Order: sequence, then structure tokens, then C-alpha cells
Amino acid sequence: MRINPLKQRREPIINGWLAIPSSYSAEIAGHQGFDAVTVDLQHGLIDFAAALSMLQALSSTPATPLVRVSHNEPAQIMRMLDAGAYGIICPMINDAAEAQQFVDACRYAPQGSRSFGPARALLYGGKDYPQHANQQILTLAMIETRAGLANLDAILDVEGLDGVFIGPNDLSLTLTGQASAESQHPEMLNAIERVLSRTRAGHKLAGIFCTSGEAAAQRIAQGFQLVTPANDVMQLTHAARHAVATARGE
Ligand code: 3PY
Ligand code: MG
Repeated sequence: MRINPLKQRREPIINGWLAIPSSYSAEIAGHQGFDAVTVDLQHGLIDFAAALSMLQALSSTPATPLVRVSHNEPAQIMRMLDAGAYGIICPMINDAAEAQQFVDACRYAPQGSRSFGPARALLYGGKDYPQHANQQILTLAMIETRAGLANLDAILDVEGLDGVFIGPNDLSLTLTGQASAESQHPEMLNAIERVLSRTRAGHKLAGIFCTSGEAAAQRIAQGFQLVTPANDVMQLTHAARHAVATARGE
């Protein structure tokens, strides 16, 4: 059986984020020291075939492969688990019923309603994957709507939910009218602090998307246990701009 190291980890989890549909990019990212790398099916330009090859590439690296699904849809969640994702990040969770539906899709009976057909998950997780998958699969509900914020405590109470992951762009869009991952708007600062403290009080994992390594380090100092220091597109853009400017002596 392959243990999911993210489930017991006491140190902060540094999670890479892939929007570019490439197994080569995934393989490179997986070798850079990330604890986990997430294949983003919501805003990444990634279809099922690309996601499969990216999960295959990630499984040749030390990083634990996660998927952010495009929405709370059991069929897609189950397909990504069968393809070897060891955890699912589910966007736009608004209430406990939605969180329960999400967690159910990630768990075999009797805990949930995941259909049986582990396919590539058997190769990644081991022959006894079916017996241990319910304990090993990480489930993170994204808090990024007003409703999700209002129903946070009930969401955190859902059994089998490992934690929450704040989507700061959507959250600030709904709270302030502007999407900004590092928003300093007082309503955003309050909302983030509240999600963090309620989640930690409930002994669950508190995660957040960030736009840089510096921002991620600040979130860790604030108390977050899982951070994403920008996605591949942001990192590529930043590195390329910096190289061009440096070459021009700017
Ligand atoms: C958000 O910031 O809304 C996200 O979903 C992060 O990708
Ligand atoms: Mg979002």
C-alpha cells in the first residue's frame, strides 16, 4: 500500500499547481521539491487525456499527485481517482450537503458512493489500494463563495473531509467585487483569518492559493498548513520576464 504522506504531515505542505497540459511540465514540477502537485482541471487548459499523462509523469516523482476538479461532479472525481490522483480539491463548495456529496464521491461503500474500478490507482496505490483508498485519499473543499464562508462550520463538520483550500481570487471577487489573490481589503483579511482559525480549531487542514513563494511563506507564518506558491503559468511568466529584463540590463 502506498501511504499518502500528506495525511500525516506536520510540516507545511508546499503544493505545485499545473495549468499547462504537459506531462513534461508535470514531470519537471514533480522533481522541484514540492510535497504535492495539483493538476488543475478547472482553470488549467487540461483535458482527460492530458491529465492522465500528467498523473503518470507525477508518479515518477516524489510529489503526491492531486487534482483540482472542474466542479463538484462525482463522475469526474471518480475518473480522476481511478487515474491515480491521491487527493481531490473541489471548487465552489457552498454548504455541508455539497461537501458531503464531494466526500462521498471519494469514498467506497460503506463510507461513500465511489464506484469500483480503480484502474491506474492500483498501479500507483498498490494491489491493496481498494482496502485502503478511503483512508489515503485527501479531500479538500474550496471555500471561495459567500455561502461557503457562511456555512464554514457545517462544512468542516463533514466526516471524511480533510480540510479546506481557500480560492482567494473567487473569494475576493464575491466579497469585494475584484478578483485578487493577495487582496488587502479588510473584508478579505477577516474572511481569511476566520477560515484559518475555524479550520485549525476543527483540527482540519487549512490551505490557500498564493501568487508567489514570498506570499506563500507569509501564509505559512500566518498558520496555513498547505500553500500553493503560484501556478506553472505564473512561474514561467515571471521567470521569462525576469530573464529578458536581466539580459537587457534592465
Ligand atoms: C481562486 O483563487 O479562486 C482559485 O480557485 C485558485 O486557483
Ligand atoms: Mg476559484
